[in-house]
Amino acid sequence: MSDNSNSNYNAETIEVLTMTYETIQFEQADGVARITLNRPERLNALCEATFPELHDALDRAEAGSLRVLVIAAAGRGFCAGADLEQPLGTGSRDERDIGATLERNYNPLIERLRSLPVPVVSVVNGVAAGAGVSLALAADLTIAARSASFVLAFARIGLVPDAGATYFLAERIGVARAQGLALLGEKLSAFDAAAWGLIWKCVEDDELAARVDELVARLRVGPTVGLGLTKQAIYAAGERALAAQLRLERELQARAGRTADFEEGVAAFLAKRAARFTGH
Ligand code: LHQ
Repeated sequence: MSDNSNSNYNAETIEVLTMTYETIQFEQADGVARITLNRPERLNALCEATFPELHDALDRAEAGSLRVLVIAAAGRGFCAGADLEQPLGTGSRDERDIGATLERNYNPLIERLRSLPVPVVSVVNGVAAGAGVSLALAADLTIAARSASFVLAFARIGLVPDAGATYFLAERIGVARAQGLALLGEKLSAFDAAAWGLIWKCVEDDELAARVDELVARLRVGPTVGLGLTKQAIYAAGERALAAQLRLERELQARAGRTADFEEGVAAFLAKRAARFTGH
C-alpha cells in the first residue's frame, strides 16, 4: 500500500489523498472520494484482499469531508464477482460453508455502502457479473456505458445470487424479470438495465467519463446532509407501511430543517441566486 497525500491544506489549495492498494486505487479530493477496482486482468474479480482494502479506503473517505463516493473500475470490465481462482470455502463438500464468506466479506460491505450518509455513484464501464452486479447496485446511482452489461452468473456455477442481488433485482425490476435473469444467467445490456429501472442511466461509451464528472460535480455541491437523509428515507420506504413512512419522513425532515444548507437553500431561492451549499 502506498500513501501519497498532500496535507498542506488551506483555503486556496485542495487536499488530495491517493492510496494505491494491492487490488484497488483510492483518491480523495475536494469532497469526492473515488475507489477504483484495480485487477483488470481478472476483470476486477473480488478476492480476500479486496475487502479490508475497501474498508480501509472507506474509513479514510469518511474521516475527510466526504460529499460523494464514486466506485469505478479499471480496464474493460467493472467486476466479475467473486474470484473463482481463490477457494470460496474450506473442507470437504459437506463441511464447506461459502455463506461464511458472504457474512465475513460481502454483506458488511454492501450494508456499509447502502448506509453511507452521502450519495454513492457506481460507474459500470463493462461487464458486471455475480457479486459485481450486487456491488454496482449497492450504489445510490448506477451509471453504465452502453457497451456494459449485467450478468447474474451465479446460475452458471450452481450458486444463488447473493450480496444483495436478489433484493436489488426483485425491488427494482419485479419478480418476473428478476427470476428470468437469475435463472437463465443471461446478459442484460446496460440499455435494457436502464429501460427496466435497474440502474439510473446508460450513456454512450465515449460520454461516460464526462457524464460521471457532471453527476459528481453536481452532487459534490449539494446539501449533503439532506441528500443522505433522502436516500435513507427512500430505502426505508419498501420496508414499511405508509403511516410509518410518514413518521420517518417527519423525523428526517426535522433534521434536514436544522441544517445550514436548508437556510442557505431558502435564502438563495428568495434572492433568486444559486445556492452555495456547504454540506452542513
Ligand atoms: C475471472 C473471473 C472470476 C477469476 C473472469 N474470477 N477470474 C461470493 C463468495 C461466496 C459465495 C459465492 O458467491 C459469491 C459471489 C459471486 O460473485 S459468485 C459468481 C462469480 N462470478 C462468476 O461466475 C463470473 C465468472 N466470469 C465470467 O462468467 C466471464 O468472465 C464474464 C461473463 C464476466 C466475462 O466474460 P469475457 O468478457 O468473455 O471475459 P473472460 O471470461 O475471458 O475473462 C477475462 C479474464 O478474467 C479471464 O482470465 P484469462 O487469464 O483467461 O484472460 C478469466 O478467467 C478472468 N475472470 N471472471 N470471477
